[in-house]
Amino acid sequence: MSDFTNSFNEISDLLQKGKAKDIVVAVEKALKEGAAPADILEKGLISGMNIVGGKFKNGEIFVPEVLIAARAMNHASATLKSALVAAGVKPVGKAVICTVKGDLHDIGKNLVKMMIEGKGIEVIDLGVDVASDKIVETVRDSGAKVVCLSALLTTTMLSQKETIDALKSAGLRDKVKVMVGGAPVTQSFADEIGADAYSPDAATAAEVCRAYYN
Ligand code: B1M
Repeated sequence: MSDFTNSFNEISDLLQKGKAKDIVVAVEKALKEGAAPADILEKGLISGMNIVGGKFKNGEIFVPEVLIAARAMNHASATLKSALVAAGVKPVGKAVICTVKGDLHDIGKNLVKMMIEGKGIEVIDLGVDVASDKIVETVRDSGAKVVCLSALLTTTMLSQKETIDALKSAGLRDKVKVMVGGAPVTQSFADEIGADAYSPDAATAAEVCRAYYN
C-alpha cells in the first residue's frame, strides 16, 4: 500500500503558504495516485489549517496570511469536493454563520467561517446585516447544530441578544448551540445574553464549534 505522507505534508505546506494554484495541482496529483479524499482533507488540508490557526492565535501570523491560506483552502476544497461526495464522505455537520443585524463588518466573520470549514463542518453563510427572523428560519430549515453570530459594533452586540431571544420564541433554543464573538463582545456579555459560547478569535471559535459535533 502506498504511503502518501509526503503528499499530505506537501499539501499542508502549500496551504500554510497560501499557494492556491499549486495546491490544486498537488491535490489532483494525490487523487490520481490513489490517496483517499478523506485523508487528503484530514491529513493535508485540515492539518495545514490547524497550523495556520495556531500561528494566528499566537500572533506569529496576521490577517493577510490567514486570508491567503483560506483562499488556498477554498480552492483545494472545491477540487476535493466531487471526490469526497463520490467517496461518500459527508461533512460532520452544519453550522450557520452571519454578522448580525445593523452590522456590515465581515472580515472576522469570514475568518471564523473558513476556520470552521477547515474542521470539516459545512457552513451556511448568511452574510452581513442579518435579521434574527432570517437566522431563525435558516436554523429551522437546515437543522444546523450551531449558529455563529459576529458583531463588531457595541450597538449591534444587542442584535446577538435579539437573535437568541428569537430562537427561544421559535422553540429552537434547545436545538442549537449559539456562539458569539467580535471585537466588543466579552465572556461576561455572552453569559448575560445566554449564549452557549464566546470565543475571542477564529481559531478558538473553530475548536469550540468542532467540539459540539463530537
Ligand atoms: Co468599522 N468600526 N465601522 N468599518 N471598523 C470598527 C469596528 C471600530 C472599532 C473602529 C473605531 O472606531 N476604532 C468602530 C466600532 C466602535 C464600537 O462600536 N465600539 C467602527 C465603526 C464606528 C464603524 C462605522 C459606524 C463607521 C461610520 O460609518 N461612522 C461603520 C459601521 C458600518 C456598519 O457596520 N453598520 C463602520 C464601517 C466599516 C467599514 C465598512 C469601513 C470596514 C468594514 C469592512 C468589512 O468588514 N468588509 C470597517 C473596518 C475595517 C473596521 C476596523 C478598522 C477593522 C475591523 C476588522 O475587520 N478587524 C475596526 C477597527 C479595529 O478593529 N481596529 C472597525 C479584523 C478582524 C479580523 O477582526 O472582526 O474583530 P474582528 O474578528 C476577530 C475576532 O473578533 C473574532 O475572530 C476574528 C479573528 O480572530 N471574531 C469572532 C469575530 N467574529 C466572531 C464570531 C465568533 C467568534 C469569534 O463566534 C461566532
